Amino acid sequence: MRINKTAIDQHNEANYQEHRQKVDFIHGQLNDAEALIQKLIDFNVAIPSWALGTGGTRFARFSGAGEPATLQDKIEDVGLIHALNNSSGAISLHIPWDIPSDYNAIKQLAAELNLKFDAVNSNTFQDQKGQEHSYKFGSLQHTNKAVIQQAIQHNIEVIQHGVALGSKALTVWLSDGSCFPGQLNFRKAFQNTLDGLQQIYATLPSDWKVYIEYKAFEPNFYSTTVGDWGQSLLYANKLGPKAFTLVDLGHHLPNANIEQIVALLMMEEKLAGFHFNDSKYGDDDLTVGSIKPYQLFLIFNELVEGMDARGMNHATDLGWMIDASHNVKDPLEDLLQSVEAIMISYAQALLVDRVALNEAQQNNDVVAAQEILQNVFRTDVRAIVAEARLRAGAAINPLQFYRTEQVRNQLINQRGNSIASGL
Ligand SMILES: [Mn+2]
Repeated sequence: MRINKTAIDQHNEANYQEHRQKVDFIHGQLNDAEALIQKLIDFNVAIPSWALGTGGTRFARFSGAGEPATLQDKIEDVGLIHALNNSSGAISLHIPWDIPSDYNAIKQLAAELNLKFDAVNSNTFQDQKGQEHSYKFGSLQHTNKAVIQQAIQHNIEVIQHGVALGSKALTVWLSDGSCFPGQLNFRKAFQNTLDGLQQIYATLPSDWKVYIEYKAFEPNFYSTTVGDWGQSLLYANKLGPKAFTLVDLGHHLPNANIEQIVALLMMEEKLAGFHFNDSKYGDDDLTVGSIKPYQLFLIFNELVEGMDARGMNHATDLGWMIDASHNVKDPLEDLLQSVEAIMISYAQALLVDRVALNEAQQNNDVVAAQEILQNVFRTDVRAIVAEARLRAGAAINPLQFYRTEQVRNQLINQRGNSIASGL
């Protein structure tokens, strides 16, 4: 379904008075509110195709209804989110779950909804129907060359699908690793993986990048062959200038200082971008900002500082994406919440007084430095984020619109009890 522009206008009219009061209040406190609003209008976070259906656990999946069953449906769902928030103008596809049957029709649909194709994702963590060799004991790390070759070939095919759609990056997340001590020769596993990545890298078009995503554990519980940012950076450095390290917020061991990792990767010009999510214990499946919003702000604080230090374009020079999929919410409501949390943290990071912070750091004024960051974090910028949406023709309050218009019910009427394809 498509969101009716008149309905958004009516929603905005109904909410305008209250919004105006809030925005005037915060606008008056800011130095350059107009520049801030423009940056928020320009900023976009890609939506992964697999986040549009209700996720599951290894115990059960309680599917919702009206979920997207086809690639067309998935693109329409992202278009719907983007129409409401103007901040979700890209979709990230997963191969083989999202192989287009007609590239031109898919590209045309995306263009109608103002969507771009973000990084394409390969899958060597599952066996697909009819697949010759199993990934039970890994893919690129495998002891059997035929398995490695199959995984390389798959990644090359993913790049080809991406090229046909206009993507510019391949994200490689490998579940390779081991579950028990002694199972794997770490050095050989690394070397096999590097050799495989080098062969994939060699086929990248000149204007493409490859993102090497790391994860501490799961599905392997003893070692992971791309287990942390150090390992990912080793691969990225050995591969060459088109290879970068991708940070997924949920893929660290507990209490890792992610903002420091981000700062150093940017310093080395090796930060690919992000998979946003949040977590309490060990997985990556909770709504962005739902558990550790201060951490999210501190990460954006480093991102803005680092991007500005290098003269980077905030909106386009790094890959921004959500990667979450969970069990108890309407996925579209969840994604609206996640994007909102990202926009709030980004807006706050833009408000940090860099000159004052630098001075406090130079003078070892620890208290002043902490105050500068916390004052910003405690500033309510939601009205400014809403103002950016309003000016871009999106909804002042996307979630309220979604509920009042009963969008999910409309989708159920249209699609029935459809369950999303994918995981
Ligand atoms: Mn991820």
